[in-house]
Amino acid sequence: MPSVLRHDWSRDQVLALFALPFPELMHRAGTVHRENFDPSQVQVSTLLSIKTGGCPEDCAYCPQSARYNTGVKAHKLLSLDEVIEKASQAKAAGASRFCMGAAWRSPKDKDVAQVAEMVSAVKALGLEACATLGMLSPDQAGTLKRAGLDYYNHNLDSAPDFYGDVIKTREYQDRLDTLEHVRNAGLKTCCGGIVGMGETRDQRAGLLQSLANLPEHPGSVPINRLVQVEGTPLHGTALLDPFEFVRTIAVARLMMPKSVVRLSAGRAEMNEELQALCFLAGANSIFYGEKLLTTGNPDVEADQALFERLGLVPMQVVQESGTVHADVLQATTEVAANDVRSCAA
Ligand code: SAM
Ligand code: DTB
Ligand code: SF4
Repeated sequence: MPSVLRHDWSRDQVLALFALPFPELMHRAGTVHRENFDPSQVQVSTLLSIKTGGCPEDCAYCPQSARYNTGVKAHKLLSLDEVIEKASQAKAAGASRFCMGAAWRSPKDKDVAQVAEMVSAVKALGLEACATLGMLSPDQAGTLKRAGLDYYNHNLDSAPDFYGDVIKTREYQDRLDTLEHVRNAGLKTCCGGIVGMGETRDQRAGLLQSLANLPEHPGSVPINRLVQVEGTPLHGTALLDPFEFVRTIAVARLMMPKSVVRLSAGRAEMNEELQALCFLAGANSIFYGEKLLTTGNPDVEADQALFERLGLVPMQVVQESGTVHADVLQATTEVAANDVRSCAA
């Protein structure tokens, strides 16, 4: 039966999904996953921090805020050549999407012009391009679209009723406005949030409710588990029960059946069994490569081995309909991993 895309979720309806017995929730999520995707295929994105640290915002989770003493060294925008080199390595290692992140509240027009050149260069390598640069004006979104950008990542990050506990320097509505500008420019959205920030289950449900009730379900939904960085206000937050994290993935899969759900930040702190449960719950994307923006991610070799043990293959390109083509074989990525090892040597 085709999945119905709903945009009218109430908080209680989401909570009712969270409250299902774990086996029943996993069964339903796995069924919906199979109806919409090949569950052996996992979309593979590589992240690069193109402008690091020194951010004026106060996001309580973020090591790149200039307000917290986290040891992250600020770095100006990378050069076009540096980005091309990293994107080429990511492609050789088997990534299909390259995501460029910048620690800006909102970029200046001259920044967007420079990022637009990077986007065109990434596209010329045959990769999907994603960028996350903070709040965008409608014109800036248009500039990125014309440069060939496929996805813009801008997270809601939390439920509206928890947001003020985490960020005070911009409003929830600012985020919704940027997402609107991005959609109006014809870009696909990548939009998710962070769990494990000390929110209640009700507030986790509220994050998913806000994501699914957007005018269009995001093409990609990154579910980040808080990476606790010393110096940030959220360092020392009580750890989220791993099964509650898996439930969050499963409920996201049920509510946004055609979206790619990314098991995003926090994988370096997860064991392989937990990651496997997340794939069973309907996660079908990861960040791939040793680093996220400033924090660690599993080694390429470890991810290669995990894919092989679980019989997972990288998804090539996500089609508009939500169906996928995967013709990248494990062998390709194994050869590519060797390339990366020889580059690093
Ligand atoms: N500055 C831009 C912005 O905030 O929109 C783009 C970069 S920002 C680092 C992108 C996303 O990274 C945030 O929205 C948040 O979801 C995620 N993030 C940042 N720090 C994190 C952490 N410690 N753990 C998990 N996710 C984190
Ligand atoms: C997203 O949702 N997670 C990524 C990406 N979008 C830009 C970022 C994770 C950052 C984790 C902390 C760090 O490495 O600095
Ligand atoms: Fe700045 Fe983005 Fe980090 Fe917030 S999440 S402090 S806006 S880099």
